[in-house]
Amino acid sequence: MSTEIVTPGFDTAALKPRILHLGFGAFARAHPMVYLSEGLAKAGGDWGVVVARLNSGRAEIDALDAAGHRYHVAEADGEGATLREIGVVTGTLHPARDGIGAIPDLIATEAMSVILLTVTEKGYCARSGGLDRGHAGIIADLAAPQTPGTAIGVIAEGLARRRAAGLGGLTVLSCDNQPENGHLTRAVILDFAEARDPALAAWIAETCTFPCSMVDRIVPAMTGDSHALLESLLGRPDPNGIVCEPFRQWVIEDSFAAGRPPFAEGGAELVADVRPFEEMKLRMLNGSHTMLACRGQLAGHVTVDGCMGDAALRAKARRLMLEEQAPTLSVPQSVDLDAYAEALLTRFANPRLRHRLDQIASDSSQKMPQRLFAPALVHLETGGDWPVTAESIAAWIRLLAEGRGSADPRKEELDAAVRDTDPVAAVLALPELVPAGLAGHPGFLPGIRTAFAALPDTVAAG
Ligand code: CS2
Repeated sequence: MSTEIVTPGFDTAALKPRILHLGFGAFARAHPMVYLSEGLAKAGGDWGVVVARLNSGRAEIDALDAAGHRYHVAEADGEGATLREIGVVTGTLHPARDGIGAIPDLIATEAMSVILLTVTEKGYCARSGGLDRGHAGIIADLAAPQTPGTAIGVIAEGLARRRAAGLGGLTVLSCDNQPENGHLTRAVILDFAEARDPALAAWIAETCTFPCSMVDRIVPAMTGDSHALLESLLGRPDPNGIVCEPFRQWVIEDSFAAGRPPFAEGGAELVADVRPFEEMKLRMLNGSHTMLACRGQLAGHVTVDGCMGDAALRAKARRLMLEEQAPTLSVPQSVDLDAYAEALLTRFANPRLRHRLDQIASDSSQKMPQRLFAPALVHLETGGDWPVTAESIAAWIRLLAEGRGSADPRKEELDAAVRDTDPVAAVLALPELVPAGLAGHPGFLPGIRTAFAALPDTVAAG
């Protein structure tokens, strides 16, 4: 296996803290930071990043400091690997170490221009497209806005301090897998600000932008095996390093309030409307991921590449993508969805990733709506067939019923629902889980019940 090594290629001493990354986990290390690194190498500039975690992750943040903020990204597949040294990070913050006010204070510095967000679906504290006012974290943050605990409260407090300091607005760029993620971010932050102080909400609405973006790169959580692979490529361990696939894509709505980092120079596509791209990716890639995560675990598989070696599951993934997801999309005719599906199947088969199904199955209650419920509704309304979609949802309920469900913010409710005599109906009746149009459709529940009854006996993981 050949390894290419890429060093930063720009003046790291010129970097200033102009970007804040909230939720600096595996994906952040391997996706936006790589675009920025490539962009700085091509175009130069002073766009440095301060990275932060809000709750867990203190040890990771400390480890990054200990390594002088440098780490490696190994982009690997069966053919070879590219090893990039990332040098865009200029500092780190963690509330448990630096105090709750440190992140809002940074947001209120003149140089700060962009807040990047990877806080996962649940980090938005959203409900029905706006802020979930009943969310415990939001209730706490609204009661004590100067000492926020949620990402939404932290950003709002930072913007309040920015406004008080007489500074201008900035860009809040969501990089999470949600439909219209920028619009959602704007909605929850404005709702929160409105509840605090309508004048703050008006200032944010006028001065800040919230571009939508579609992000794509498969970056599994690091395991002992991936650390060993990284060490074999680098010749020494890198506790902060990441292994991911070579593929990456980032489509960003071109709407920046206070200057634009060189993301486009690093390979991102800047467009006027992200929706067609995000719908295609969320349904065909993420939808199939969730199908494999649930159905694949029932069949005894542990990783995505393991599923790709199973002819029946590979065929199901292709069928889901091309016969059940593709027909629900409104992409330009020039987009070749057959080629996109084949490329996804090849990416899923990457033998270096060992992407765990139970990791993908985590937070499924937050993922089902955009990945599988939305296309199911399209089929029910247009008379289309959706057997693999139904089977995927049924497989999720079956995993829960067998006590094999992954972590989920709604785990307690889900576990209680599957103890019901009719687990399918009980899960699908949970409030705010299934969109009203779908829940009320006469074909939905019977479709999932039929699929549930048809699931084969499960196989223990092996
Ligand atoms: C995955 C994603 O864990 C999951 O839910 O479907 O993280 C997926 O790997 C990325 O979105 C790929 O871009």
